[in-house]
Amino acid sequence: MHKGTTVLVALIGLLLAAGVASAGERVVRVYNWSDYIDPALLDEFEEKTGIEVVYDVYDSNDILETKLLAGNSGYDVVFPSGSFFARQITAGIFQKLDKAQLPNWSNLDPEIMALASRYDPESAYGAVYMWGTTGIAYNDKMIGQRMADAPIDSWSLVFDPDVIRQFADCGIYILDAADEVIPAALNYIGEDPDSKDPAVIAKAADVLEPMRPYVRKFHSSENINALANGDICMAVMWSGDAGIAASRAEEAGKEFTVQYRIPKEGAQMWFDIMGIPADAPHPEEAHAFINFLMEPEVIARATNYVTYPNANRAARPYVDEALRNNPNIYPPDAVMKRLFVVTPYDQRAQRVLTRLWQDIKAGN
Ligand code: N2P
Repeated sequence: MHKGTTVLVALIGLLLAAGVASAGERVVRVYNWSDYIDPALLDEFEEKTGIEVVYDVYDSNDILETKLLAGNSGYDVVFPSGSFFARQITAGIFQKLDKAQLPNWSNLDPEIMALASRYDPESAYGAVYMWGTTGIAYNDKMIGQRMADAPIDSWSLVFDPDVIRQFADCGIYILDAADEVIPAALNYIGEDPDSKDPAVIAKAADVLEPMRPYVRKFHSSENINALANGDICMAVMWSGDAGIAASRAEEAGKEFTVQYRIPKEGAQMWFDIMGIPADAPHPEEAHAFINFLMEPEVIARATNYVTYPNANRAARPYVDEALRNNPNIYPPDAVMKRLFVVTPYDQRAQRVLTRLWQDIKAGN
């Protein structure tokens, strides 16, 4: 064959191969919180749909928001918490869901969706994935050894300097989440945890500054293994993550247990919502992925694995009974009444919050 023809034939072959590959290769790029799904479910989704899942993780709403605001994140499905989701919707970050592609929508729990509708009024942009609380997890043995009558059901465990001081040697982690720790501190001193008033927000410093010397680390995901291994004795953290720490400690046959409490003064309740960015490269695959996570047995398995309640009513019969009966995971009505929610921070309040948080962490 003529050399030019050979090259041309080879080129056409390459182009054809590329064409076939891109038509046959369906992908969904998912960006979710760490430790927030049973990985086996991702394999199942791939087998069932032929759509490949590229799965990345984060442990902070702020990190997710920075990526989304920069644009072209390349992600098809993301899971911001409600107060962040609300302001991201306003900023034009999300596309409306096409409910025709989500036949499993009817499985959702109307009560949970109603609670989350303050962030997404018509539930036009998102479906709740899981929800939970921000409370305190602890190592029963290490706490008991240091303070027999430790106030384990109260925020004073971390916010009263005379109490927290007694645990400084065994290690305390605090979530690196300004919008969760500052409201908890405000609630503790009887202020509105959802206040957007800079003068009120500033009062959180009176609680957090005295606590600061006893904190080993501000981190939002290393707390799970640190507790499970017995490397720390206490952490302000999320309900389900504490449950994961408890199961890991048990599986490892540790001589202690990890406990989680929703403090009696009240705690934040949050919702993580599945949404599709407006610039998602694969919106159809994104809908398929969300629809899969709304299948009752699928989402129940996710709950059983990560120990967070989901927002799927039809899934309830498939959720492990021990989880459903755990009042710190599925709070009973009396506890529900003590939970508060946080709404989006406007720019000014956000600046105050962020600055205060940086100062606290730096120990200024
Ligand atoms: C999962 C943490 C998700 C809860 N590890 C934070 N909203």
